Amino acid sequence: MHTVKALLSWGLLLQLSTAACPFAHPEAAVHQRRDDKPAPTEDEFLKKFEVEDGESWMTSDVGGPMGDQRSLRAGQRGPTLLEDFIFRQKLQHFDHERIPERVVHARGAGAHGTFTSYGDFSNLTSASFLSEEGKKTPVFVRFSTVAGSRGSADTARDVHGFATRFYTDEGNFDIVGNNIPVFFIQDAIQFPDLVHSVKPSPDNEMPQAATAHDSAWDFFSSQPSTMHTLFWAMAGFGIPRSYRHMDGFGVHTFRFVTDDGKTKLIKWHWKTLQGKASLVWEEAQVLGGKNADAHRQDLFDAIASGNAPSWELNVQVVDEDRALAFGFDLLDPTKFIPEELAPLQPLGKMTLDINPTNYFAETEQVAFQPGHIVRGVDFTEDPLLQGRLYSYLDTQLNRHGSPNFEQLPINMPRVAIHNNNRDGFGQMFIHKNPIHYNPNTLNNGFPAQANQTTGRGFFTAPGRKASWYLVRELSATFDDHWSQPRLFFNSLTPVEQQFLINAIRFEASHIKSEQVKRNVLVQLNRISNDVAKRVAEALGMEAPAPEDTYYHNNVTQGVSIFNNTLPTIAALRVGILASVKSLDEATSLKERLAKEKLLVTVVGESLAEGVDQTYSSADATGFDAIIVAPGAEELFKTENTSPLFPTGRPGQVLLDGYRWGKPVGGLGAGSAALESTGVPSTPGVYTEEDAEKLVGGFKQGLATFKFTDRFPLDSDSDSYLN
Ligand code: HDD
Repeated sequence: MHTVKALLSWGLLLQLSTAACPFAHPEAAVHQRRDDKPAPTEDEFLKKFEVEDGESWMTSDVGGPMGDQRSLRAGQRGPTLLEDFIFRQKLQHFDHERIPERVVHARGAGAHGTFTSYGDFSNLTSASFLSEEGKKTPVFVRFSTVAGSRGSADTARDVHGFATRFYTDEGNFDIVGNNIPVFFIQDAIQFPDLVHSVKPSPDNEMPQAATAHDSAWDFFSSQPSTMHTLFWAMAGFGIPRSYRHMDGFGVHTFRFVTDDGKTKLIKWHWKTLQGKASLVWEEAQVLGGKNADAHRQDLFDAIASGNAPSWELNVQVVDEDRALAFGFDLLDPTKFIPEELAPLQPLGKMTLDINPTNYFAETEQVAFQPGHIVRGVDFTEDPLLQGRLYSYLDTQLNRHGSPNFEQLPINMPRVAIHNNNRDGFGQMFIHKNPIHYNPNTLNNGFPAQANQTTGRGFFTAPGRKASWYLVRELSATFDDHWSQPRLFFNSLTPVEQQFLINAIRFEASHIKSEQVKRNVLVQLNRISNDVAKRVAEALGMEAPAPEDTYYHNNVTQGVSIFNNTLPTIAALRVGILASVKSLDEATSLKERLAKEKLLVTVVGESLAEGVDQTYSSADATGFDAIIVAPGAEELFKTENTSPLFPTGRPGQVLLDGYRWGKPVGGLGAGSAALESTGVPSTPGVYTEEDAEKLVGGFKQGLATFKFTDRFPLDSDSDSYLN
């Protein structure tokens, strides 16, 4: 009571002299916030929440030591008693272990790391994490596929999520992006329709994590805004080699805002410093069955082996008045800005070097939102982005049951939180301030209001305005759905174009409805008559006549995957096919390759010393390159069967590796295996007597990654069906 009285009198005093009193000045609040302990590093921060079980007694949830392996019963053969709180607590906790999986992007993997700014970018943005050279900000990234459920295979053909949380010293900032710079639809109100069409059918829950079914292609072909993203997904972008080998994009146009309120339009682009690389479709399908965890394993192993992957953060910057200058609308998320029109400007580098400690606590509970922005970044009127700003908050409430999900360790900002949001399920904070409203005088106006000029407040770009008639319409500047997929297709190498066409052939061949197949051809034909014809022929259908409204021969840079050499081969996987009868050369080859930071597996008939994997489980999907060691050649002869592995397995590993475009080869006598298996001597096939020379060849081969001349093209014959 006394306290309240005291506060009241303070309040009265303050009311009388607010303007003059320095104590009531909002700067004081800022000062107070700045005085809070400096943000600890990510590692230290989460450590406070870690639980070690070493040298401890088991306890109940409320701390009493106990044992939990026998329920309390009325006699050894009697019923279990309700009074057994240990039993009830354990079972109840188990029954509630699951939270709803993400309605999209359910399957994913995450990692912690650090973002380092290349410089002071205050001329572009007041975002504090970009305010000085060398400034470090902890990050957490979650990569994902979109359509599959939590247990689906990593290698399903899909758009891939690339969501980054920056724990900045001015609050959390999320870029919730994908590995493809465009999206299927233009208005968020259609998102449930898109997702319903792509997800398994509601009657039989099939197919899992796949778009090769009628409803998906019915939607795609009825909603032509999907065509552009579809083309990217059908190309190598849908089946990346790993999360490490893909770029990330913010997709929408956002705004940068400077301290004095000046704005620019921007697009975010993470460029992988491992280089872009993709699987081929058959390989991805087999890998999905052999190792559903391939991508999360790759990320985890790369970090655990000291080969932390990195990405460079770039922006494309465009003046506000040029939103329509490129022949499309920058508010339309189905369009990307070709790099020739707005070059990439590098801002900093992110390295992911810490694996999560607990998948559920970190990767599953992380709650990204495009609405998590910081001072210096603002939204645009992109109607897809506008809808996302609602959906992510809503979905987190569904998943976590309370708005206090922001207080979970993985979601907690690394700065102190001061506001009047209170209570709710699972409240973690003990708020000491009883004056939980604003304006107030009883707490001297604290927490005080920050704004653009005072307290480095979060602010909306001052130049933004909105006022027009209410409509349920999109601008006519969103109407062209076909020119950019054509630009994308034109810019791919012939073999990538072939892969894209083969992917559509595969998917469309699963469509049962003739009408849907015809609709697909109509849309493809608006992009390219060549594409429509090649798909139609494989479907045994007639292609529509050319419809050249959107046809053009423009190309752009930077969209090809296979036209690049990888800048690093670190943490790529090499399989040495060996025999337990002579492991010496395989062992020394492994040591030599490991010096190149490669992850090397020696395969043998049994797990003898020096063998990492047996032929019974090995297959080409596990390796980026395959070498036959001397002594193993005998295993490749067809007459040599063994009960230790399926007949022909060694040859199959080698041949599949060759067929899927990987570098393959033999050392010394091992080279004979290539001949007996029928691997021809073409680029990317290395046979050497000398291990050093062989390693040199393989290093180049791995950087090339896929030898694409091994894949037949339609253009190789007049009609590929002959
Ligand atoms: Fe979304 C998750 C990316 C459009 C609604 N989205 C989610 C994740 C990523 C994206 C990477 C997973 C985040 C994580 O790892 O936890 N989404 C995108 C991109 C889009 C996009 C790049 C287009 C530019 N999304 C989009 C729309 C809506 C949603 C239009 C709804 C109107 N997305 C969601 C969601 C999810 C989600 C339902 C599911 C789980 C979650 O949010 O946290 O709210």
